[in-house]
Amino acid sequence: MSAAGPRTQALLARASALETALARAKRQVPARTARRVRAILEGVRQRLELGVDHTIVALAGGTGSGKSSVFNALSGFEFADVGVRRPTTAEVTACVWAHDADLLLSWLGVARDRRIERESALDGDEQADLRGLVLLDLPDHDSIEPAHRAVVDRVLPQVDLLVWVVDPQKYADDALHNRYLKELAGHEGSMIVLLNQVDTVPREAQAALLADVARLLREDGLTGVGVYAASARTGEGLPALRAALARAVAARGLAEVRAEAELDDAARLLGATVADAEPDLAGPADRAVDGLLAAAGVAESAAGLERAVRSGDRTPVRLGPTAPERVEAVRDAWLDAVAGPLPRLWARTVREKVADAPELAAAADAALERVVPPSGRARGAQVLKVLAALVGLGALAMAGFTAAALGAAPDGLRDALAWDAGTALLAGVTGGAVLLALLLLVAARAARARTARRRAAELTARGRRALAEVADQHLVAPAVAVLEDHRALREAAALATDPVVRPASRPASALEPDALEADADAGDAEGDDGAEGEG
Ligand SMILES: Nc1nc2c(ncn2[C@@H]2O[C@H](COP(=O)(O)OP(=O)(O)O)[C@@H](O)[C@H]2O)c(=O)[nH]1
Ligand SMILES: [Mg+2]
Repeated sequence: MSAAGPRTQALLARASALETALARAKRQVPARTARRVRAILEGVRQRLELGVDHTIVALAGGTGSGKSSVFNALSGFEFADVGVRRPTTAEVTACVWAHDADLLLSWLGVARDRRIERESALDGDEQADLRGLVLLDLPDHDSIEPAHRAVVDRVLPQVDLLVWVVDPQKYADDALHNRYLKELAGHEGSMIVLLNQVDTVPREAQAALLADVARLLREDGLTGVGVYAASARTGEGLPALRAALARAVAARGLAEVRAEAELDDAARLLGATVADAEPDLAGPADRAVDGLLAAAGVAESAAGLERAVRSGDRTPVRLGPTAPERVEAVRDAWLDAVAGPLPRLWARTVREKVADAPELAAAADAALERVVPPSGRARGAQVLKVLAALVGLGALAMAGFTAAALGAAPDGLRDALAWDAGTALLAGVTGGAVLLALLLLVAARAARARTARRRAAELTARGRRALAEVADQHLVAPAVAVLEDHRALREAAALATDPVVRPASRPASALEPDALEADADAGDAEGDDGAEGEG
């Protein structure tokens, strides 16, 4: 209901989380389990329809039957106006044994100044058995004012337990029976009839009176309605009425305990269909990329490029294609790592969703084909080589000059000591130039080797990037979608009902063994009240 209290909301939220997660994992949860879980959740929803936070009990009846008097007697306050006709107002008065019923009371249309809280610190545990109770004193159903009846009609469907208050004079009133009671066949478990003002009836006549009330109810088509006799004035019979209300409250507490237990069952069933955690994706993805690189022989291509750059061979390199059986092995290993740890149906979905081996190979080949290989030229080395050649040429020229200078000298080489200073300088510079040319050649070679290594590494990096994208698109991404569903279901199943919102002192007395039994006897029906009626 729309004014569900926090505990009801927490249970509903948990049911929704399980439902949503189950819907996402339709194909991964065995059909039998899914059916059982859905049935459980359906049951929980029905159980929670009335909410578990509050038990709404309404006192309804005709003018002067004693609704307000009973209300005051139960609450212990003189809050409801007794013996007062309120022809122009249609007020509902509420007494709540709770501190969090504001939302509910507003939703029920109870004005703020018509609300009172019963339980206080002074009560200790004396009122614990009614904790969560919302007791309503309704306008007279037989009021001449249509607005009063409208209020009654609006509130009645929201009530967990209806207490029809009748008096010895007017219990046979046609309007009560025709307009209300006959409509309630099938809802006997959530209503009781209170014959009030029994102090006005001689004790020996009371049994016959109650029997007559019971007869009228049977004629209305109502069987097994609890009939209580009481007097708001003397207080007789009120403890039994109060006990009936306590049982209704306990049934609500029981509904909560049961709803929670059922949610636990559903969560356990679903929890058994998932793994403890989602498998790691990063490690297997890295290994898959390594595998694809190997399958495409990217290392060999890179080595080829390195050789080509070293040798100055400019034939272009290409990456791929992959060896199909090696791609299949890569895919299998990846699936073993990612789908392997999952339960069978989850693993099957992962296997179905990711690309098959031929698709994967084709995607890898296409991606590798798009890779632009780095240039095979080694510009730095070339420059050094050209420099070496120029310096070499210079050295050669100078060697020529030196030779010519020596030839021109008197007695030529016969007397080397006769070299003049100029010739010696020339010879020295020539030697230096030859040395420089050789050094430049060595540097050019080293530079070419370095460039070759860099280009090879760059080619490998480009190939890796291309294949990483392929692995991501064709293996990882489809698996991620499945694993997210897996996570949603696992987390929903692991979710416990939030214990914070449960009151620390759910009354122990409300869950006494006999209360439990009473509820068990009544099946799922709330407010099993008739059994102990004084009739
Ligand atoms: N003798 C007797 N009078 C009662 C009893 N309960 C209520 N009354 C009187 O019946 C009249 C109507 O009571 P009230 O509580 O206002 O009835 P309501 O109209 O149903 O709310 C008042 O004068 C009460 O004092 C009862 O148990 N015994
Ligand atoms: Mg009244």
